[in-house]
Amino acid sequence: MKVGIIGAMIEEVTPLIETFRRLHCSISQEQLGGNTYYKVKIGEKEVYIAYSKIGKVHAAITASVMIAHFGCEKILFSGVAGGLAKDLKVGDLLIASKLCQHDVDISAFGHPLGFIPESSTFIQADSALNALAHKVAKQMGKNLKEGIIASGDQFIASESKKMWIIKEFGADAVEMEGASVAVVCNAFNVPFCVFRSISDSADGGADVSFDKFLESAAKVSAQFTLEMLKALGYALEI
Ligand code: 3QA
Repeated sequence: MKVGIIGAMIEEVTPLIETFRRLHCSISQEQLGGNTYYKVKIGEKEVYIAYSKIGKVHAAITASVMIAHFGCEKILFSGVAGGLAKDLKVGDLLIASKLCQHDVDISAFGHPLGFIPESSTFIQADSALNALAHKVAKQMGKNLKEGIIASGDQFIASESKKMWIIKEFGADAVEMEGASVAVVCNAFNVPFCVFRSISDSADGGADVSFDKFLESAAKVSAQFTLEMLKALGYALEI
């Protein structure tokens, strides 16, 4: 089995690669389309890891390459997000039930916000992977929330924009890549799951909070991703 793990920023994948190095897994690298793909051998299985760079287009490139070039059969996204729901605090972990693009707007033609013809406003994450994530969280004694993730090519750092995204999409968290990975995986019929740990609250203090908590929140998500790999049958002794 080949699983692909995508982060947007280097901070989101470094804890994973460091863990695999520490476990003396065999790691090789390949450059393609402006990204470095780390191929990690774990027993008989392989994982591909890459950070895409920030934003929906970059994440779509990485997801496409992982699937169409490297043959990944499942995709996990690991990273941080801005919390929109009141009960989401810094360090909390969330998986996406479904994802949308909050910056898609062809409403001039009467279409709902976020909607693209022949596509849909929301794309559901894989229910089997999400169920597995809940099982893993329970085993870890970790609180795992599930909610709607809105993605767009904007770092949300204002109360008014935050409230607008909640109102229009009912979103619980905001980030800049998940929905594009969802579109790619959906197009190729590849199951995917998006994990995000909260780094900020997408409000006026988001920039300061993000800088302060990026690394620690990214580690929370990466740690959970490793446990997911174990649950997917990877022989990891962590
Ligand atoms: C932010 C990262 C991008 O990949 C999306 C973090 C956390 N809080 C968010 C928020 N709004 C939108 N997205 C997020 N990720 C990139 S901008 C900072 C770049 O600094 C999720 C996310 N409130 C680079 C150093 O200059």
